[in-house]
Amino acid sequence: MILKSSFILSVAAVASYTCQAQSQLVVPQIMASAINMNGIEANFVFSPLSNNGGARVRVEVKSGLSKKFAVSPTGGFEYHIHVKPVGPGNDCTAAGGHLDPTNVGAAKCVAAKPDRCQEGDLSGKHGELKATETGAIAPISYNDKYIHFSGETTTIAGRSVVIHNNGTRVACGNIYPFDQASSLPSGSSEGASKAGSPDGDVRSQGSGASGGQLVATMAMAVAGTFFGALMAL
Ligand SMILES: *[C@@H]1O[C@H](CO)[C@@H](O)[C@H](O)[C@H]1NC(C)=O
Ligand SMILES: [Cu+2]
Repeated sequence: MILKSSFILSVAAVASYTCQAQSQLVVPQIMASAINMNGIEANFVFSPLSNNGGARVRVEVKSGLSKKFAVSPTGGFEYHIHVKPVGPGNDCTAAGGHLDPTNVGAAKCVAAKPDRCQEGDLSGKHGELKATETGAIAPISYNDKYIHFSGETTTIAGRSVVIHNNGTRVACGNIYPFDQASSLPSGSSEGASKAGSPDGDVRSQGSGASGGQLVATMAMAVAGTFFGALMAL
């Protein structure tokens, strides 16, 4: 009897050791979000920084954020990580609020004091996406030490990126591990009418029935640019 119980004990000890070893081996993955709706094509890539957490963030806007479209007094577009994924038919309202695990709220965020910002308030910490004549924006990269790749309440995985025009949600896309990004469901014309409320400025982007075929073509272009984006990181 004594022999048997000590055998069981040692098995249990091995099992718990293995478990710990596995959890220490988790390597944060690069995360990415592709947005392709309402004429807005944008890629966001979040790469873990080597020390002390945080992320290198790369933002590439290929089209859609034009000066003609921008209605905010700042001439820019806000963008954030929102807590939930995008809803069926690219429903950006389903994304919920900003990722804010420490409940700081939106009001206090200024770029000079990023520690007072919501984790997900990327434009608050790093500046809005500045509208251009063509709607394309040269790729920008920055470090954000507040972004997490783990933790149930803190991780950016499984959430979404939402782009706003003067507050209105105009485009959104889910955040996936980068190696799954080539199978990202790209935006569709269905999402156009659900992008936000009010959606008047969405319509002015030429969405609707005629946009359907165009979007299908762009979906392939988005998959291609992801791999280009990784190499340029
Ligand atoms: C921009 O947002 C502000 C604040 O909600 C609002 O008062 C203003 O009318 C908006 N501007 C346009 C052009 O929609
Ligand atoms: Cu937002």
